[in-house]
Parts: sequence; structure tokens; C-alpha cells
Amino acid sequence: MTDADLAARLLDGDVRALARTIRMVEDRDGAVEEVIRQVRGRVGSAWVSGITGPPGSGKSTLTDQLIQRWRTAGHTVGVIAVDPSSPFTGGAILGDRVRMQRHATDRGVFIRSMAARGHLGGLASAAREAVRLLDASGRQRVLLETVGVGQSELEVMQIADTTIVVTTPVTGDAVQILKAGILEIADIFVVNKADLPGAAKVYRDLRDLVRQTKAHDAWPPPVIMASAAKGDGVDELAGEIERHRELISNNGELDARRRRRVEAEVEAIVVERAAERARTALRQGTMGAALDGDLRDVDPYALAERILNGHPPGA
Ligand SMILES: Nc1nc2c(ncn2[C@@H]2O[C@H](COP(=O)(O)OP(=O)(O)OP(=O)(O)O)[C@@H](O)[C@H]2O)c(=O)[nH]1
Ligand SMILES: [Mg+2]
Repeated sequence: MTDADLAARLLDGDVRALARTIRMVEDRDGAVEEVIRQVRGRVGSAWVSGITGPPGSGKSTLTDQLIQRWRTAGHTVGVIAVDPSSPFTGGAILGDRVRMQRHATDRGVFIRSMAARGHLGGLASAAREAVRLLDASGRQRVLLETVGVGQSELEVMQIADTTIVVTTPVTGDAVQILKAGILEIADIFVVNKADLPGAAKVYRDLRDLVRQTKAHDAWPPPVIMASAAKGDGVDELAGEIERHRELISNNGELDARRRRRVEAEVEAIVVERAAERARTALRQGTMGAALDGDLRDVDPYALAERILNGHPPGA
């Protein structure tokens, strides 16, 4: 199949073309660049939610419930679960499959897990491309699940239009969230496992924190109590996602976010390609000779400048 055929079938919503192109992203197959170029014009109508939070906080359970609400509303759905912490396909990914098993035979639901394998630092860009492919294939609601509260999750969450941060009475407290910079990215907070003791306190702390820091924002992030395992709070969550979608689609925030996202993407591509160029120049000779003499004579800054400027050795 040619790239053009693949792109055409992807735009038709063909599930096999979708699976194949997402696998190409995972395998870092350069041909996917051309496919994405061909479908670019049709990207931008999916609503992308990101869901993040500590391990075991109930992200996949919430995702499973959201899928059900969206399917009932007539939307097609795509889910990408990314695991920045594990470089190999691991247990969590199996867990996701089990958690969302009931949707396995529904062709309106496409679920994939992506591990960091071979993507050192590039998981966010792989996730971005996968989301773009889901969007091009006509998925109306896309959900990105990522575990944790570190730098790579923040990067992954930049891809989302609506970012949902999950916490629980077991794992979460409001101060921790403030420290980790999560308050800056959260559009919606979910206090999950509301059936467990301590949930009311987490809810109050979080709500107070939002009131103190976000009261005057156009969108002070709502705090929702949920018990995903029982389905409680999920209708409210789905409703807040739609409310957020309407607000930021109409007040300029969505355009601003998408612009920042393209900036970040271009920056990431530059970083990746510059690093590749440096490796090649230093290991395969052209610049390597500069390191052959007394290393005390080497000026790393000057060498880096020469590599970035593409100057030949000695020039
Ligand atoms: N008590 C209680 N348990 C829940 C609730 N929601 C999910 N769980 C349980 O919490 C465990 C973890 O749920 P997952 O949905 O896999 O959590 P996750 O955040 O996706 O986990 P990772 O992807 O591994 O980080 C499972 O045993 C769920 O059944 C809830 O509302 N209350
Ligand atoms: Mg999960």
C-alpha cells in the first residue's frame, strides 16, 4: 500500500489503516511523516482530553466510564494510554486492556497503549502523532491517559485540549499537587475513590486551593468527587469536559493553546534533529578530529556552534 492509499483509508476511518499508522509511529517509521502531511488538513475536529494522576488512582476506570458516556452520546472514541516510566511493555498496559475490555468489540472505540520503548524523551511526540492520526480518522473524542506527576506527563498533557487531574484520598493531597506544578495544567480535578475515608477532606483542600489561586480565571478548574468503580461522578465529569470545550473554543483560549502546542512541537523537532546532527558530526569524523588532540584545547561551546551552523571542520 502506498502512503497515499494509507492516508486515504485513514481519512475514511478505516480501523486497520489507523492501527497500522499508529504502529508506524511507535516503530519510528519515517514514512508516517508523509502520511501525516497528507492528512494534516483534516486534523483539528477531535476533542482531546488528557487524564493524569498517580499510579492506581483510577484513570483507566474513569476512562472506561467516559468511553461509555461518549458512545451513548453517539461519539466515536480513541484512547491512547502512555506510560512514561516504563521503557518496556509492562503490567500497567495489560491492566488497561482488562479495564476497558467491555469496549473491545466496539469498532467505534479504538484503544492503544504506548510504552516509552526506544523513544527516550520522545514519548510526548509519539503520543502527539498518534492523537493526530486518531483525529484524522474521524474520532470525535480522544483520550490520553498517562501515569504520574513528573515532567514527561506535563509534556504529554500539553497535547490535550482539556486536562483532567485525578487524585484520591490514598495518593493525593492538595499541597503535593501545588508543588508538582499540576495546578497550572489542570482544567478539571477529580477526587476519585470518594467511597474511601478521607475523600471529603481532599475535596475541600483542593477546592480551597483552587479558590485561592484561580478564583479570577475565566475557567477556575472544577473539583469533582467521583467513585469511578461505581460510575458515580462520571456524568458530571463528562459534562464539565463539554462545558470546558465550549468555553475555550469561544474565548480564544483554544487557539492560543494550539499555537503554543505547535511552537513546542517545532522546538522538540529542532532539539531532536540538532542532537542527531551533533552525534553524527562527532562520531563519524567531520567534527571528531577536533577531539583528537589535547582535550584541554577543546572549546565545547565553539564546537557546538559550528555543528549547529553546519560549518565544515576547521572552518
Ligand atoms: N475503592 C475504589 N477503587 C477504585 C475506584 N476506581 C478505581 N478503583 C480501583 O483502583 C484500582 C486501579 O484502577 P485503575 O483504573 O487501573 O487505575 P489507573 O490510575 O489507571 O492505574 P495505572 O494506569 O496503573 O496508573 C483498580 O483496582 C480499580 O478497581 C473507586 O472509585 N473506588
Ligand atoms: Mg491505567
